[in-house]
Amino acid sequence: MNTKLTTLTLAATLAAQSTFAGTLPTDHAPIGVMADHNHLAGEWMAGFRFNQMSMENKMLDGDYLNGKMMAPKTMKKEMYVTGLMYGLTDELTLVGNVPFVKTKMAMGRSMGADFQTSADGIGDVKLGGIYTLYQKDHTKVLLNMAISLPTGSINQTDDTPMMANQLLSPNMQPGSGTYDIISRLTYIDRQDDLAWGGQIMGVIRTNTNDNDYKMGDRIAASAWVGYDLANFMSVSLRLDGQKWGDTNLNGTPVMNMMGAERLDLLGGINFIIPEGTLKGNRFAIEFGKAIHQDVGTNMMENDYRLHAGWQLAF
Ligand SMILES: [Cu+2]
Repeated sequence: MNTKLTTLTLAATLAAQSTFAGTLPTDHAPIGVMADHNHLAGEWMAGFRFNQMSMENKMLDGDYLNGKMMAPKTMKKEMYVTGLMYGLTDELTLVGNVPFVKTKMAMGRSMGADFQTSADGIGDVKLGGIYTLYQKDHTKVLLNMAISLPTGSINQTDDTPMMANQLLSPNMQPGSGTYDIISRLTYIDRQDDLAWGGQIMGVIRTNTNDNDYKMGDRIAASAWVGYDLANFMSVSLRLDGQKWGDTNLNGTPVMNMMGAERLDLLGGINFIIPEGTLKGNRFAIEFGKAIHQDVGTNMMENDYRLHAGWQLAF
């Protein structure tokens, strides 16, 4: 056999194996899961994610005004996140994310027509690292620590029938206004065509922002399974539970932004292009709805959430 060809084949095999982010569709968790993988030293990954959360008034089918002059009917939040990952060492991957946030809220009134407010802008930039705590065969445990910088605006305004340039509520603002610490502990494993994993996540707000409020802290736990249907496509199922605290203004909970909890069931599809010039490009989508939610005295509850993304390691 041609020695040159053998060397080339060997080199190609090694190159394929060195891509730590993996070559199977299930080597990445469902796209809504962040910090689920790391990269080897010197490897880069660029990514773009689209996240959409749709909420509606829990009384929308009934008397949602409930005697009030006006109340929110629906709210939509969209995030367009550009991300970069870099393997500093085989154990430590650096991660940076820049989100662009768009929010829209439809309000209904007892007298007068419905109206809408909207905001958009750069959100809070997140910088952090993913450290491999444990790795053996296909089993891996990753620790992700990140800081969320208050780069997003908390001063967006919009015109309403009552007032021009009215300051929008905290949940409409692109930023939290605070330095937030985000930590995630992720476990991933696989056997043949089946991959599974779990992640716990926490967000802690370290200060009160310039507008004297502090968004609620948040914890979440996710568990998923993925199955490779082919070398280019996998499907996934995920349970994601979240609990968050009150948003406090001068120490008092902001109405309609109290602590709440939710359990979502999400289904997803992951694609990876296995060969050709676009080899290694990943596309994924995940869609979910709440199977349990307790929003307490808040008016708005979750309708659906959607995550979509593209990723490429190089
Ligand atoms: Cu990556």
